Amino acid sequence: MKPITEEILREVSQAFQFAGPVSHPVRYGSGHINDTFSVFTDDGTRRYIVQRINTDIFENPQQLMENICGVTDYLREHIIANGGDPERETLNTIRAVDGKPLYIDSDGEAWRVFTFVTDTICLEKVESEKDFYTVAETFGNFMNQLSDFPAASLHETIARFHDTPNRYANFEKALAEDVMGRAKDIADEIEFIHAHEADCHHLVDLLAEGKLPLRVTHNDTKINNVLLDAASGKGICVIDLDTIMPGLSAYDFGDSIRSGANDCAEDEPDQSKVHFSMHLYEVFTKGYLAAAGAVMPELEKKCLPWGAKLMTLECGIRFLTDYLEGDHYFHTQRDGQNLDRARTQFTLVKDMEAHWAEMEEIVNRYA
Ligand code: ADP
Ligand code: GN1
Ligand code: MG
Repeated sequence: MKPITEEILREVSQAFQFAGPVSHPVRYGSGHINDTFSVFTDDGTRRYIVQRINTDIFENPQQLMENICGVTDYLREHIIANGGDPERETLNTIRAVDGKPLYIDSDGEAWRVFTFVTDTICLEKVESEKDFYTVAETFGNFMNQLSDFPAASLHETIARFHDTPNRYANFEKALAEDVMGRAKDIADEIEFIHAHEADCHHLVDLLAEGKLPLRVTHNDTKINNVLLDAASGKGICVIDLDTIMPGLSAYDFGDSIRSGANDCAEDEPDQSKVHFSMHLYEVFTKGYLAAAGAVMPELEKKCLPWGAKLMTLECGIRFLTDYLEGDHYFHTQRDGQNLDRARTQFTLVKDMEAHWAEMEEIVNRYA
């Protein structure tokens, strides 16, 4: 990606159908993927999020915006029909001057604009059980609202994103090539992954056999992708819709559990500090099923513990693959960070396996 210059920012601030002239874009938020800025109209009454899409990761920004516009147009109708506020409860895209949802700048980079959802907060980590319940309700509700949307019509913005057997195959390839000479130090992790090969197939096989409904999935269901109402703490709006794709509810449930049902850092170096929280798992399960359970057939609900385990395993496999390949994909700030991230995921998987019967029992209780 090219560096973002002041000239480019000036160009972009004139390229969209804002309500009037806007201020110079200022960096905003702490997302890891896109370059995010905010601008105000000169009279200060309107605010917008201006983002440059990371096309190293999302190679087809046109298709990505087609997904986002399709899903948010659909959500808007749904929200209006239910008496909600479509300005706050879904993302609203502002068109470029030429009427398109994307602007390609003079460096060839892709930009888009959303209205800023005001009076909200965005949490970087789960701080309380109440907030985690709210995240569960918000993502459950998102799935429920989109249960009649034709999921298969969406583009895959990152090919085979949650194809766990393919992630496994990519790991095997990286291991065989071992370009950094790191395989010799990670025998335990390699053995752990190999022992889980059969597990990797569980969800994709059920999907291929037509036993699970294809859903509109968000695929990055961390707490920082939900905006909460600043006054009431209620979940208002699901954001970061770049990875919206056809998928399984278990993926979204699972990634929230992976990232939120623990009290450790994702890259914790001391594995004795890593624990899966059965309590937070229960809190999330309760909130998710309260919001989405009504549209889910029984087998889909039974797959939720598998989503938790496989999203965690898969993420660990991805971190370890990146470690073997020389840390190209996930940004790192120190040596061994991707290895620590992988180990943390595998510790969480072991904990889940030790509590498997209880995980299933909790889903049954709230199903
Ligand atoms: P990334 O893919 O880099 O994580 P996000 O789309 O999640 O990018 O945006 C980064 C941050 O910008 C979010 O965590 C949130 O704080 C803020 N943000 C994004 N969209 C909006 C919006 N429409 N209104 C208010 N804040 C937003
Ligand atoms: C990446 O950038 P961030 O943190 O939102 C990754 C997710 C991983 C996550 C692990 C597009 O998301 O799939 O679960 O890191 N996003 C992409 O922290 O690969
Ligand atoms: Mg984000």
